[in-house]
Amino acid sequence: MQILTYRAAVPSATLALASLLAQEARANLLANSGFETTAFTASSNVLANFSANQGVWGILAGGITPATAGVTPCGGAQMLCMVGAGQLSTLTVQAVDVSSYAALIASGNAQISASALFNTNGGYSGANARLRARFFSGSTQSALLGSTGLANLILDSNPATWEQASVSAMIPVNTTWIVYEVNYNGLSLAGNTGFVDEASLAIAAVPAPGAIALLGLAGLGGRRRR
Ligand SMILES: [Ca+2]
Ligand SMILES: [Ca+2]
Repeated sequence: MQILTYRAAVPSATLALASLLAQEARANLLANSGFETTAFTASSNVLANFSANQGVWGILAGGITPATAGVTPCGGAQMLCMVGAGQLSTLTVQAVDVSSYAALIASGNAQISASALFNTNGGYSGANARLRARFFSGSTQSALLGSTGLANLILDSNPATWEQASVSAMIPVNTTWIVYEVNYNGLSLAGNTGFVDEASLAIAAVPAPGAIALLGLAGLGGRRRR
């Protein structure tokens, strides 16, 4: 967003770049991000082989459902639902091939922005919803490079409200796969159901300090010519 500060003063080529970056930032890399398609697989399948299961949600315990238990999907007609089933954490994952961003990632200036909307059947409070992204240099879990800090959200007790968690993080150099994950602390669900809708993962370039300085100079030059 900082780049837009310079918009009024920079040459058109830079404006085109800024526009491209903004467009990139809006592109959602997740397939079935609104859970409108009901096909899914087991989370263990996705985690065992990213490339064979890319673009498909992997669910540990739960499914994809229309409105239920007093909760209406935030968007469209369907949403993800997860139950604790005794697990310490109940999760849903999707593997995303980011090799098309190789040049940007290699530059060390690539950043993810991830978000999701969470809700529960309500009537109780304390459900702990979480969002994270993990970065890998290959198509299996053993290629883990690093993890974002978790975005943690303690949900309210109202099934009519959806609450958003979001996180941004730099992408480690050599990343070729990102595993996007939404999860609930299973104990915090206390036998209830955790819902998720409108999942999002985007990649954008973060302007280096040097590039920002150059943009500033370009702006000064533009003013002098007038
Ligand atoms: Ca939906
Ligand atoms: Ca709520």
